[in-house]
Amino acid sequence: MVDRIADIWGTRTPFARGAAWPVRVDQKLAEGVSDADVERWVQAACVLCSNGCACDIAVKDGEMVGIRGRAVDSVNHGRLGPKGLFGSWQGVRNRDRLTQPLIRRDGELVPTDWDTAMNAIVDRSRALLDEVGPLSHGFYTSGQLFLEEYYALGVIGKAGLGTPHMDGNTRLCTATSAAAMKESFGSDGQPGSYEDIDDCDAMFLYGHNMAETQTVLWARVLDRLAGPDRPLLVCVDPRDTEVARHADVHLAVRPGTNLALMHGLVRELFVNGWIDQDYIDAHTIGVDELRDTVQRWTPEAVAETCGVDAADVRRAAEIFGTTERVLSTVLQGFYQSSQATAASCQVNNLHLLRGKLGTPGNGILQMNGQPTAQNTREAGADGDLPGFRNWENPDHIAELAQLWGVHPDKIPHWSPPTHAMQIFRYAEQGSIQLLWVSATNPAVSMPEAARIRRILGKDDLFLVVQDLYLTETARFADVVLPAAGWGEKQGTFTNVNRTVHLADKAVEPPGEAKSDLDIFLDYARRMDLRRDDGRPLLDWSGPEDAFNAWRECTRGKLCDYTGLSYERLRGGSGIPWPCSEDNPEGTKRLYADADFPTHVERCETYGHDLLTGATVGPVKYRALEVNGRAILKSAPYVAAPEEPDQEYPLRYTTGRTAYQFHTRTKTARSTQLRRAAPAAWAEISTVDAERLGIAEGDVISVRSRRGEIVVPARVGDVMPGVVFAPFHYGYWDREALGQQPDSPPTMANELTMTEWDPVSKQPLFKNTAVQVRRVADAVGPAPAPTTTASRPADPSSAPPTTGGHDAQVHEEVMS
Ligand SMILES: Nc1nc2c(c(=O)[nH]1)N[C@H]1C(S)=C(S)[C@@H](COP(=O)(O)OP(=O)(O)OC[C@H]3O[C@@H](n4cnc5c(=O)[nH]c(N)nc54)[C@H](O)[C@@H]3O)O[C@H]1N2
Ligand SMILES: Nc1nc2c(c(=O)[nH]1)N[C@H]1C(S)=C(S)[C@@H](COP(=O)(O)OP(=O)(O)OC[C@H]3O[C@@H](n4cnc5c(=O)[nH]c(N)nc54)[C@H](O)[C@@H]3O)O[C@H]1N2
Ligand code: SF4
Ligand SMILES: [Mo]
Repeated sequence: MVDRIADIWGTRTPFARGAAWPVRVDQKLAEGVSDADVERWVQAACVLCSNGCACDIAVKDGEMVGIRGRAVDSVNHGRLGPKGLFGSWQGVRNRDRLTQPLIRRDGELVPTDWDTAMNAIVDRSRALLDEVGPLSHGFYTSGQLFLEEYYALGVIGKAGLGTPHMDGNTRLCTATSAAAMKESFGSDGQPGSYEDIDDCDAMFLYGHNMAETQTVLWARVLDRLAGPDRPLLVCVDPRDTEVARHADVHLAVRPGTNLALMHGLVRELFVNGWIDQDYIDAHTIGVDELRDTVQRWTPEAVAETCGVDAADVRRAAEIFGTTERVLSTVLQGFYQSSQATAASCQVNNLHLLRGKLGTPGNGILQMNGQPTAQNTREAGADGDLPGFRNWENPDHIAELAQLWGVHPDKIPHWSPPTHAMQIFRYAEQGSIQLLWVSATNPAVSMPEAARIRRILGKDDLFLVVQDLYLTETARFADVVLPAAGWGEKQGTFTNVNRTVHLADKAVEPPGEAKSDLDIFLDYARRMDLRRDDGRPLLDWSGPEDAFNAWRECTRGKLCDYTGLSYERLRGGSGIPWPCSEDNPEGTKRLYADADFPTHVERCETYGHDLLTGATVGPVKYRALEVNGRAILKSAPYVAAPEEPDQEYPLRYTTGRTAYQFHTRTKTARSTQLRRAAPAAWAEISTVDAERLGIAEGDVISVRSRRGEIVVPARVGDVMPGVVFAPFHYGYWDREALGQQPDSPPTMANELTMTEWDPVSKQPLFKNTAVQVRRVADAVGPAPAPTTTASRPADPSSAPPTTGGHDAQVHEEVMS
């Protein structure tokens, strides 16, 4: 038994390059439940991050009583991390679940029945469609529903109502991942495979704290690092994360300067001839422009802008330029930072310049964050069209029109689908009057929280919120719909490396809660949405029908699901798309043949100018004659929109801790996880602490141009000049935490700003200018974990984070 709060990654199982990652089955059962008590194990996959670890849910007396990793699965080889072990099943079944719809009457949310709740929505919806038209409707969904649910929502919005105003919280999450792949390769679609970890000689983690955010993937990395041919590791992160601590080179860049660093790395490849000219000539366009763009970024210039050592830039470039097999992963330190798409495209460029992708160990993982973010993008429940279709390509629109039995003009495609930040802007201005929020909590997760609260609370906005719990967002709603959660419904979803898993229903949802799919289908029925031939638009009776319809939508597309079925996904491992009848085992890696989906007829986008976001358009794109080659795209570096100044002299950046997931609706309802990271804090460097007279645990005020938070300080290993805050801590559990209702806010997004990347439209959660001052003495150390990047600089200043007896997990290593 292992305390998996204290030991996040569990027991090491080292392995050599090219060998199979050993199997280790992790299992956690509720107190007092033994193996013999478990009546059924129900197959699923974890929905607490994008790693998509396959698992079986233990069921007893109609309740989820535990979880175990699936040994046969290619993703996790039996392992689970702390969130999966403690948060998944315990996070869903709680006394305070929503069990009945709620409706606002005289200013108060009161319980009601489904008919009343749905009719209230449908009446408002009909009235608005008649009076104003479909542009009055906005949908803001998630990266945490199932594929079938997104597809239903996508069809309703696009073929049923005809509104372009639909996006996911994936806009805050992996919009840049998709954008970078579209710009470089013509389409969304992950090139790499997790198996590239097993095969590589070097690994680059760009703005990715994998140790805390994909703990099982990091266990795979740790097992390679502990094995015979240890790969080299390069970390780009302003904090001394667990990744940084294992790195051969740690480039602690100033937040907001990623692109300057990337220019420097690319330049070193050119200068030292670490490029594959044949590959470049045959399979790419744009090399001359790229060489010009990076020209001035000598290692010394990078050092000055980014605050790193020139020698480290040279060393990192040499590792990239000279190793045989190299893997890159990219996540929020790039995607939510300044010039996100341009910086992420430079990662693609590094690989293209050396021809290092599509073969074992040579991979790019433009990561996802949320468990089902890939499906939001594929199924068109965000600012994309289903099946990676191009909104500017009339043939692609015609395919959808045929599939859905509606006239092409019904499907909005006169302009790009509306991104989330713009949807909220339209709601602010009053043109969107019905906003339907599913499985996301924007009151906590969107930037500039005071503004978001103002929008959600507008009298002329009819707000529908569909969730498991009465979240901060749900409290603003006109109608709250109680959804069934993970384990209570059936569906499929796809992880970072395109692996599709089936999650079966283990238990009944509480009270009257219904699956999101049933809710969407009910709305379509009540709205009487029909095809042009009069048949119902959605005649699916359940998730499997939706999946089969989705399969048809993907036929012949890059994300081809036609070889998959619920039956095939049951029993064994998850399967990576593309998977067709001719290719039933699916596809580990894309682009081994260097044939990229950039053909005019195939591409998902004609691309953008990475500096301004201006679209290239079909005419110019055709003239480029890309024809299956990749595009080496870039943009000049410019400083972040808000740089430190006299008044706000520090750089504020935000992110995650290993023990909490997002706005904590699930993880704070697991005792083990809640205790490990109970309340908000902010991290400052020893240098800044000393200068400002701040000691560990002292209460500090962190203020930006948009707001203030007051939280205990963790004097930690963040780089001087930088303040880091976890974004998990909203205010739904203030009372439980013993905080006064009127005490100052602690929520990270009070301070962040309404600014986004020009191409991906992803908000810049990671660079804001702030001032910090000490407010009160410490009552104890900050409530931050000591096992992770948030550890105190002085270890004796806070007690070690441990889980105690109910955090013990059974691990079984199989040879
Ligand atoms: N425990 C846990 N795991 C999760 C989640 C969770 O909430 N909790 N959420 C999941 C989701 S949805 C996502 S999107 C992923 C996110 O996973 P990550 O991207 O790994 O997580 P973050 O902590 O947001 O950011 C990563 C790192 O970016 C660094 N950073 C900040 N600013 C900059 C910058 O300008 N440049 C660079 N290079 N680095 C910078 C931060 O110091 C931080 O360590 O995690 C997933 N996994
Ligand atoms: N400052 C700052 N802000 C950030 C980030 C950051 O790094 N810094 N990261 C951003 C990123 S990457 C992300 S992904 C977002 C995440 O932000 P959110 O999406 O707002 O966070 P969650 O807490 O995951 O919200 C999901 C909601 O869905 C509910 N839910 C769970 N399962 C189901 C289901 O099956 N059906 C329904 N209907 N509801 C369900 C949960 O109870 C929860 O309320 O935050 C973003 N905001
Ligand atoms: S790594 Fe992610 S998917 Fe796997 S158990 Fe942890 S939270 Fe779940
Ligand atoms: Mo995310």
